[in-house]
Amino acid sequence: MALGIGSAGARIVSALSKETTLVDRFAYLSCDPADLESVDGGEKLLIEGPIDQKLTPAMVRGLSIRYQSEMRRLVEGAKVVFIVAGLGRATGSGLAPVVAELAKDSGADTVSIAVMPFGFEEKLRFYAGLALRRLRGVSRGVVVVDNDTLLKSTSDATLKEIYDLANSEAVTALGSLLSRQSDDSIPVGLNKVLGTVFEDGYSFLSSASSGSVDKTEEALSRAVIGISKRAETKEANHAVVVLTGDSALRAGETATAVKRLGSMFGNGAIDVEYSVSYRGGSQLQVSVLASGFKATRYDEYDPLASLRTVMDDSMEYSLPSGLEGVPSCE
Ligand SMILES: Nc1nc2c(ncn2[C@@H]2O[C@H](COP(=O)(O)OP(=O)(O)OP(=O)(O)O)[C@@H](O)[C@H]2O)c(=O)[nH]1
Ligand SMILES: [Mg+2]
Repeated sequence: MALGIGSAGARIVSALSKETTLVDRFAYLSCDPADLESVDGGEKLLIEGPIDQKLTPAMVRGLSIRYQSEMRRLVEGAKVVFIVAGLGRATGSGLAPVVAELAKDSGADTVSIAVMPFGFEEKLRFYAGLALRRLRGVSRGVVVVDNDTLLKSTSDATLKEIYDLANSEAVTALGSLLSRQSDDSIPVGLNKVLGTVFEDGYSFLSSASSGSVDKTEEALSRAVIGISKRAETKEANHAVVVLTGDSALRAGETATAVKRLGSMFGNGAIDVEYSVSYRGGSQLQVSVLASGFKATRYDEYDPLASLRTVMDDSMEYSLPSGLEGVPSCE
């Protein structure tokens, strides 16, 4: 199943539900009714709280205590749970680690897909870094999608356009990774995708498109550069490359991508799988899912990270003012 948490999570999973053919069940969890109204179908759970206060991740967790059994029910029975959330604000950062842990306790293999803040959202970095580390602690695999690497230029676009563009790039990549074989695609298969992300450390998903003469080289380099800004490429040990283009996509282009990727990652010693989808346009989109990264640059977002191993690092739960005495939260 796939579960979208918060505004970004809900939008991405809702778009993914139209692309993937491998996920049976979709669910959405948010503190904002608008997130749930905007998605079609699937199960929905609203965590209610005061509308007159700005929430923090700890407050969202405090509010969610009353909904433990409903949250558990959302993930119950699934073999693999993909949790998708944008990190850095209240809902996604607060709830993604809680639900990942519930899913793990229910016996599922949990893959958390963490969408990291844009460069212009510096204020969100602290909570994003903290939530990412917490997700790592409770998930079988963590896939990092950096919003900055999903976009070429943000200068004259509205925020809605930026989100839509980033989502379409991410959903095309995720949809190709999570699809069954069909007339217009040769997927890698779920076992290989899971084999890639069920690693210690972090996985990254990055993608880029190109329509130039050297489109494979150009898009691949840009996708890999996106990852190299956030992690050490030599640490990668497994990768899946996804090529999405039109029917003119040649086998030679796949071979080039696989070979080039092998030389760009892991000092040449990397296991590369590939997937091809002919559902794209004349631009070639190259998406790279690479895993085995021991650390990420986001660790620097949390200046206390090195201290947390020696202090009480359990997740904080708090409540908005006025709700401190709610009996069911005691
Ligand atoms: N790619 C992408 N990123 C988004 C989208 N919506 C929000 N984000 C990013 O995701 C991160 C978290 O933002 P939201 O998802 O809006 O936050 P939330 O989890 O709903 O939290 P609150 O609204 O504060 O309760 C930020 O870095 C946003 O820029 C989206 O539709 N697509
Ligand atoms: Mg929101």
